[in-house]
Amino acid sequence: MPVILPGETELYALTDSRLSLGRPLEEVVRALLGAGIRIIQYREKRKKGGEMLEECRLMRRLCDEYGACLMVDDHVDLAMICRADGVHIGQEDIPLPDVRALTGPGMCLGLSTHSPEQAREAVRLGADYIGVGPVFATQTKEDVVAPVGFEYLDWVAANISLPFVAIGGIKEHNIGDVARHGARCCALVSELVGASDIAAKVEAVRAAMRAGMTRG
Ligand code: 3NM
Repeated sequence: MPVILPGETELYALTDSRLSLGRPLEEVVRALLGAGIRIIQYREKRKKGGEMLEECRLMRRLCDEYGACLMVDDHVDLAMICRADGVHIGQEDIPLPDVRALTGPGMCLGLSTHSPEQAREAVRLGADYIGVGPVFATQTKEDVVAPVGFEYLDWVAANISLPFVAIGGIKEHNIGDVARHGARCCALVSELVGASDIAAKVEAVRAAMRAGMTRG
C-alpha cells in the first residue's frame, strides 16, 4: 500500500495516552480509524521502549486492518522494528539525513518546522512533508515554541511545495480558519483523543474544516 501523505487526507491524528480519558490505546485508535482517519502517529513521551514497541505493533495491525498510514514520533528504531510507514522528527531530534541513512528511501520522513528557515532546510534535507506549528497555543507539547499563528502558515502555503500539516491547538472551532489559510491537512491531538465520542468529534472536525475550505 502506498504511503498516504498529508494533503491526500484532511486529518492527521496523534495518540497521547495522558489525554485519552483512561481508555486503552486500541479503543482510541479503532475509534479514530473507524471514523476515517488515514494517517495516525504514535506519540508517547513517557513510556519505556518495550511497552512502546508493543503499542506500535498493535497500531501496525490496526492500521493494516483499516488501510491507514502509521507514523512513529521520534523513535526511528521502533518505527523500523514495527514496519511503520514513516517517522516524524522534531528540530532537536536525530537529524533527518541520519534518520534517512538508517531507514533507506522507502520510509516517509516528516519534520516539524516553526519558521521559513526551517521549512527551506527541510526541503533541502529531503523531508517528505513538514509540520507547521504551533498555529495556536497548546498544552500538549512540552517545550513548545511560541505560536507561529497564521503568518508562518500563509508563508508555507505560498512558498513550499512539499506536503505540509498544520498543528498546535487546532480544534473544531478554529479548524475552518486554518483551512482558509491554506492548510489541506491538520494534525490534532487533544481535540480528538480527548473527545468522549471520538467518531462524532472526527466527523464534526472534518465538516468544520471542509466548510473553511469552501469559504476560502
Ligand atoms: N507538535 P494539540 S504542536 C505534537 O508545533 C505537536 O510542532 C507541535 O497538540 C508543533 O492538538 C504539538 O493537543 C501538539 O494542541 C499539538
